[in-house]
Amino acid sequence: MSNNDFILPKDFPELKNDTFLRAARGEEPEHVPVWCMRQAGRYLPEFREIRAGKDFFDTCRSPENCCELTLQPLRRFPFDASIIFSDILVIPQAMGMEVQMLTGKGPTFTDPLKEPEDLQRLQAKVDVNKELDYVFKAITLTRHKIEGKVPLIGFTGAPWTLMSYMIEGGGSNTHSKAKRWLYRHPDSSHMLLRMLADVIVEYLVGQVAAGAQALQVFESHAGILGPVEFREFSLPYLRDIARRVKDRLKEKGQDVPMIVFAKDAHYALEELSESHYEVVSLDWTIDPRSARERTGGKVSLQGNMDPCALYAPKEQISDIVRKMLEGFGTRGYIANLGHGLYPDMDPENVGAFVDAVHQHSKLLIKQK
Ligand code: 1CP
Repeated sequence: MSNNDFILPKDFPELKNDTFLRAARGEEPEHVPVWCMRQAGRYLPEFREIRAGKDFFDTCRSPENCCELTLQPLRRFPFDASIIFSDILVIPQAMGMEVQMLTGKGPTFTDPLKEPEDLQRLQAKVDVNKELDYVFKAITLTRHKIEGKVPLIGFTGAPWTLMSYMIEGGGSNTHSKAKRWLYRHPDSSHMLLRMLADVIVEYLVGQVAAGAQALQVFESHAGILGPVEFREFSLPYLRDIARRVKDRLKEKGQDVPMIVFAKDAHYALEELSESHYEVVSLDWTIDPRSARERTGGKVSLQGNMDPCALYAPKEQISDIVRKMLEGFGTRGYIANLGHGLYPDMDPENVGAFVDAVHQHSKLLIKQK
């Protein structure tokens, strides 16, 4: 495909496997749907081949590359959903910050935010259709090329997680620079979080217009906050994003399920289940049965096998999956890992995980 201008978000192929969408809406499909965070990633040799020698964000800006990387895991495994290949840091870039992906170091901001005055450097009113058009094109192209096999998930980073990268300038253990802002500059922190939330709403609505059939919001750095800070600096924005995106979609007669993944925010599970998201995605530190009890049937749940369990022998993976399914039950449940796949994971074990979810869940549903 040389010219994406001919690819329009219309006439998409009919969806053949809607198990993921039904489970997200609280139903019990014929098997429990399964996908993996970072299912497009370096654990696949074909992914490393496409990425070799190319700049990470150049790859993100190529709709053809994003499409190919999104489709790769579907050719190997019978996943029930796909997630568009992109990154959460395209938003800070759209707001005018320079970010590079350095080998062995991860994302690195050339000039991170240091003091509240630095907010003036940011583009407050981002024209997402111009700045993030490449993501929308990737979504439209991929939705066509998936040929209706499974739904395509769009995503974004949540405001606090993006704020922490913009201040830390990259990955961090303590996030102390970003947390310093929360304690020292709470008003400016809210100003930044609000700016981010405004861009995120436009970005998510644009992704659905381009063809995304579900949306996941990654609050990957929730766990670095305590319950009090989470309630002040994360939760209100997560709620606001879901409510505004849903209102905007409704005006256009659209409605897609939304998933919130607030990693390590087990203290906020009840609140997350009342935040206008259809699905709450869980990391592995939460017991499936207690997650069900604490969310009281208000939402579907997604997760939450420890990614490192994929280092276990296949029979053990199958046992762990069966126990996880028994804990969550087969209704309103989407199997996934508690976080993304790591580059050194064996693709065969990923396949064993997917097969175990399908096999055990079919049996459990039949035995009912
Ligand atoms: O060269 C490479 O390929 C680098 C590895 C990589 C990949 C595969 C990065 C760098 N980003 C991605 C793609 C990506 N990022 C996806 C694609 C779709 C899929 O899941 O298959 C998604 C959903 C993300 C989202 C993302 N990026 C998150 C949220 C999810 C999470 O992991 O918590 C975060 C925190 C990022 C930042 C990021 N991008 C890349 C890295 C190594 C990191 C983490 C850096 C750090 O904080 O240490």
